[in-house]
Amino acid sequence: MRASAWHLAALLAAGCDAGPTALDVTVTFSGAAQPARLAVTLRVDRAPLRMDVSVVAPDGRPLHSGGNFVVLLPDTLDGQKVTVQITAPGTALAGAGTVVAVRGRKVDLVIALDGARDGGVDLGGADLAGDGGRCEPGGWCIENVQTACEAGQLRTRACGFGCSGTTCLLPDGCGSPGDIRGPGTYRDSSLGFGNSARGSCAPTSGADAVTRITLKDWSTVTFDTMGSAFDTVLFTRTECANAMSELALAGPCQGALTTAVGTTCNDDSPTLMGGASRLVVCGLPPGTYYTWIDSKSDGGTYQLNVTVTPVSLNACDDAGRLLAGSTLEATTSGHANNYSSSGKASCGLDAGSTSPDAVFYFVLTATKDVTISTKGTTFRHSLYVRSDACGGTDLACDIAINPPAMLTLKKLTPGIYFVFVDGVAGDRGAIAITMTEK
Ligand SMILES: [Ca+2]
Ligand SMILES: [Ca+2]
Ligand SMILES: [Ca+2]
Repeated sequence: MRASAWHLAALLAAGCDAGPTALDVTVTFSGAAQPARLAVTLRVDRAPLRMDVSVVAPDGRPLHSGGNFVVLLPDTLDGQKVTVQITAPGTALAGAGTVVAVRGRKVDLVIALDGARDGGVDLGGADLAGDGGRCEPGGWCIENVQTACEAGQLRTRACGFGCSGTTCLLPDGCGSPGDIRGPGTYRDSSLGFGNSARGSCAPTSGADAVTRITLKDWSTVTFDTMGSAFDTVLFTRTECANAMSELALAGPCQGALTTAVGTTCNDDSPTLMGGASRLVVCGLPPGTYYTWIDSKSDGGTYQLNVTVTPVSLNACDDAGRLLAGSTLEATTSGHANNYSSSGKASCGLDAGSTSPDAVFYFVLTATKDVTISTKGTTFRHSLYVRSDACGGTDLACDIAINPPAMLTLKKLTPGIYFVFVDGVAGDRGAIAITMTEK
């Protein structure tokens, strides 16, 4: 059992807004002699920083062997050697330890006190520190763990999305989304959060949390809330606060919805239990996406499971998603020659049958006119579009001996469409591609 005393923390914490060094000092002493009081002196380069400050266990009792106290050091000591000296007044007990202060880090230090003799209180080796000690208001957040004094009690909380100053970052709105730094499981709580948003698939909406993922490469991303304590709703937007920016949900990758209805919002996944939600978003281009974990009332403890799988852009189930209005970049260099045009119109001159190619897709949830341009692509290429059957015939094709190519397809019905950029006579290189719809 560990005790904590906050006297030094309160004395030294001034001016440490950027995340102080926290020295977590554990004191040990052999034998059964319990000193009535421990005095602590901190020294920096031999100059005393604080002299003779008492540390005690919770409830004001003497600090027992194995007990600890915390010292918060000012930022100005970053990188300096700090020596902690402990004595027990009235006894010969003494010990010291030296650490290098590293701003924003918690440093553990164990100091053994030697030379015990008369003057202590015999506790028979018992641990009397107990829980329920009192602390001064304050706290810190280091390495994803928030420590705070709440109602006189020390509480720790594992942060789902890292620290923000001296507390966990609270992802309760677009002002502070929780960063998803990579695939994995993110556990946190939305209890006490506001009702900031709602997804298109769930008319009943309560407290929610919002996350942010930034993709550096074209990737298929899955989100699910299996393991959450409440009936969740998940929805993903390209703009955090814009309810209209959910993406069409269908896609060609494994596990994705293939019928072109609905957008990236899910209440209850048919493959998960307990009202958990799941989204599979195929081949997203590099960029930032916001995923909300919503509830139907007060929220609670949730678990967001995230996978990120890069796509090759060289096969239909590995196609890259075109986002209306965005110019996206890719390449056919290093790709295989997997496709060729079915030879509609002028593309019969060179079907791309000797050139590497790249595959993209887009989804229409309503009938629209679509324009695709390869403006910015400089190698000779053809551009062709197919509907659901990736290996079928072209709906349209444009060959660009003088790039770029451009296609306009009128009144396309809802569905998944594949877009191919293919070289001419073996040409290959960097692609820029823009899709617009109206
Ligand atoms: Ca909500
Ligand atoms: Ca649900
Ligand atoms: Ca080809």
